[in-house]
Amino acid sequence: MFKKSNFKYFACALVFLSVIMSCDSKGSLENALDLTVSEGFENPLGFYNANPTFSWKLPVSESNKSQSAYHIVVAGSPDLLPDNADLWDSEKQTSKQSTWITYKGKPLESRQKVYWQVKYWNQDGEASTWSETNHFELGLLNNSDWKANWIGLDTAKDSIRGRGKVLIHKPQYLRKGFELSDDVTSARLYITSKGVFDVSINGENVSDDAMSPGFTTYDKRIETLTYDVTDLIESGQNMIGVELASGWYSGRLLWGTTPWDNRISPKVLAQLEMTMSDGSKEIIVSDDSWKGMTNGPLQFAEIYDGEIYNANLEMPDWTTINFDDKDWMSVEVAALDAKVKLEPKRHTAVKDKIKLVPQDITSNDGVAVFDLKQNMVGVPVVNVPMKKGDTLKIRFAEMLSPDGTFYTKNYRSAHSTDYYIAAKDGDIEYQPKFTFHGFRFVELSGFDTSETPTKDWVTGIVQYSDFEDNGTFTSSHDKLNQLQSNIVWGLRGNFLDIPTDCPQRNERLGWTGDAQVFGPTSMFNADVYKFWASWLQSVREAQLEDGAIPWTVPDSRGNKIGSSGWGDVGTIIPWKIYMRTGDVGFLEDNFEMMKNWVRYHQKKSNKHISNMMSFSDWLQPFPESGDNRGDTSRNLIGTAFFAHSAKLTALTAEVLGKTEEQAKYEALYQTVAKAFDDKFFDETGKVKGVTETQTSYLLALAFDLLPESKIKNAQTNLLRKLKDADYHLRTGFLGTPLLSRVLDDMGEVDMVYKLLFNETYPSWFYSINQGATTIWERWNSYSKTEGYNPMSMNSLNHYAYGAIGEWMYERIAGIAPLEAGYKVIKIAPQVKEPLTSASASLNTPFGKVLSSWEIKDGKFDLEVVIPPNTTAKVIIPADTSQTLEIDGKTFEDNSNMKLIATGNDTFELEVQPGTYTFQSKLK
Ligand code: RAM
Repeated sequence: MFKKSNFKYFACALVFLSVIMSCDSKGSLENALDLTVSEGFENPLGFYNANPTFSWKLPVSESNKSQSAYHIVVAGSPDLLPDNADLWDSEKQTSKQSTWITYKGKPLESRQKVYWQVKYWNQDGEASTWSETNHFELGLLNNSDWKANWIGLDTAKDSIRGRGKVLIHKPQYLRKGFELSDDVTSARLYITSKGVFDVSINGENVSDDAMSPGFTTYDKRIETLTYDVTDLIESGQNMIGVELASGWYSGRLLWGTTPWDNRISPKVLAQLEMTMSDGSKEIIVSDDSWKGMTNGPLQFAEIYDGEIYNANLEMPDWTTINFDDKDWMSVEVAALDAKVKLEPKRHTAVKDKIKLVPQDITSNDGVAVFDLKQNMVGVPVVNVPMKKGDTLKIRFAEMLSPDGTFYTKNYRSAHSTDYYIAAKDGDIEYQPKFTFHGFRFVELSGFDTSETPTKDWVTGIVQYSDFEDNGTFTSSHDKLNQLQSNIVWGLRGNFLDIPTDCPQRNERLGWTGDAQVFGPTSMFNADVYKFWASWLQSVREAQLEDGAIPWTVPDSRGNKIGSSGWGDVGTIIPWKIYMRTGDVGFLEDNFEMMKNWVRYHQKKSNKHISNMMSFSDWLQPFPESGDNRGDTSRNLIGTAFFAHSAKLTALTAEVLGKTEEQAKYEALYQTVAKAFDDKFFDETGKVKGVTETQTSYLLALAFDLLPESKIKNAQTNLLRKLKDADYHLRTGFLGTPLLSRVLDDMGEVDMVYKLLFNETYPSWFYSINQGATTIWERWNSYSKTEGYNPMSMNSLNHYAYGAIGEWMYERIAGIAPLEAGYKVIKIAPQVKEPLTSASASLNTPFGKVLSSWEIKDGKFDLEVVIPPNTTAKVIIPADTSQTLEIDGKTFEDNSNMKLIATGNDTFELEVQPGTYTFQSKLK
């Protein structure tokens, strides 16, 4: 018989089972958040990667210390999730990994729509609920997916030669009408250009992207864009219209010659694929049925030089069916080139990101000057009263000359001026489309002078690749905060599709050395992993047979040689970004390039001493040689980077589990380091045979190139060189980023603070004292007493010296990765005068980290946030004879934190995820 007690037992068991089941299958923990694919894409359309990785974050909660397992399900339809995943079911995997998990399901194809969810189990084996369903849709992955052909007008034919003897291609207007007998349920426009384009359908702009498709190694790869245009297509008559200009493809670039060809007229490639309500497919492609003309309002558009817009030539409704194109010409057609891969854009397009309004306005004699008080990059929108037939001239400048006139000498040959010709009396609105400028000041002339200029006539539209801020840094010191702001604006100004040296003169190229030094800092301030991954693909494509990485990427010079310290971007950026993301796949992608670059170093050296060409310690102040390349020996620099690149390649091989190659490159590094030491250092650890500079010691110490016995002396020599310079830096592009780290490693944080807070030339604050709102190319690009640096190579928006930002985050605020990707975080703020507080937050692959400190009434307060699925080592400065408090109570070891060491003046704790406030007394 079934006894009552048995029933009780049975009921309990049932309850227990259902609890377990609900934990295990339905889950009780909050679902995972921030689901992304590959390098941080959220639900991308026109995605490039058929072999994606998956990442997510655990929500912050008391229950979530770490992940113990995950389960990913991937399907071709959302209805199949989570139980019937037809593409991939990872099954429950015991793993702490919540980032960069590689898809291992059925092969994915062009156009495929993919849906996915994830759940995780926490440290106690409790399961979460399934995440929301995320998705991605692949773009056209292969050239063979394209039925379209390149089309356009032959604008080379009747072109004149402009500045730099480069052909000027008139902007083109291209259109195509088509009729649909049914309703559309889904429509995708796949489109790209040789040049830059803007596309509309039925009078509506398809997107707010700017300067698409961007700048790639056009002789190898052109990126394509995908747009969901379902809502723009109508049953019946439709019209698609494309505006097309030269951009980077057929436009003017410094040095004129390109591996692609300025003589080739810009072209467009478009494929509109539609699914109709009866399930059938329709496709409209760029072909010989399109028509075009060049006599539209945009008469001229060049990146360096600006635009000419003639409103008298406007063609209202030309992208709708209500327009007659009988005078238009038939387009020319060109087949796809098998050697040039068409691939979906692998980072985000440029967009209008920020609006700046003028803070000041002056006007005189029909000329009005608007001051945005911030050096920026993008275009203006002008809303100005005009008289019919008049030409509005829009000039730009980064700064004014002392007499109030525009300082434009540093634009060099970039005309950087826009013109608007009015078609009627009254207010006009104009935003240039196929150019961009670097400016703080806008000058207008040619407007209706019967009206008094007002600030709302001009708005600054800041444009850059569409990424978001990723971190914040602030402190108690106004000038340090201004420096942080200048670094961030340097980033915004020079991340317009590719990382550029400068955004305003006739250059704006992907200078590899500048990218090498600034890359790490950019990763703190902005969500730019995909931006770098994309550009590194271009670097790989630009790498030459012998391993040389060109000076600029994409390579618009084609001179087939590399520069030490510049080409090393190919080893340094992969490694540095890996440390910040923990994405092993990124190292895999770049490993061959790293090895090839080391091979080039080998080729350019004799008995391991480099003889590679180098821009050297570019723009070092007070060069004895009077040369831009500074005084540090080219061979010393080359040999140092040779060893360093070999070392980074060895470290990469280690992560990739390639033991033999690790040993090979480690041995090479040792050999080159030995050769470096023998050749350039004497027995006492002093530089020999070449000019002794700060940078020569910095390279030797930063790259670990000296035997143990010489390190102390080399450090002393570096300090002597600093003292000789009255405790000022004497470093250029290569030495400067190493200063803070080397001195810090030497225990000379006081010296870093000294250099960082220096007000006099050369120093970071010197430019701030002269009014800088961005980082300058030279330590003395301008001075209030001496005016502008007489050199025309004098950009006022050049991010290289902003590389100090990395140290500000990692050491002043104190957030650094101890393990790649911040799986283990080090919080170790450097608390020094004159700061009384500093604070940084950073969105790591696991979530937000915060380190925020303040000194108040002799007490040191540190607020720390550690995200789930990580651990942290927190090093708190303190008089360790006094107690450490947490949230006002005496610290005791507990499950959230353990004291692991008590130093002379620090407490060292191991801390689990959570939010904490520590208080210590300082010595
Ligand atoms: C300049 C660039 C860049 C630098 C090279 C060597 O033209 O502006 O910053 O890397 O020269």
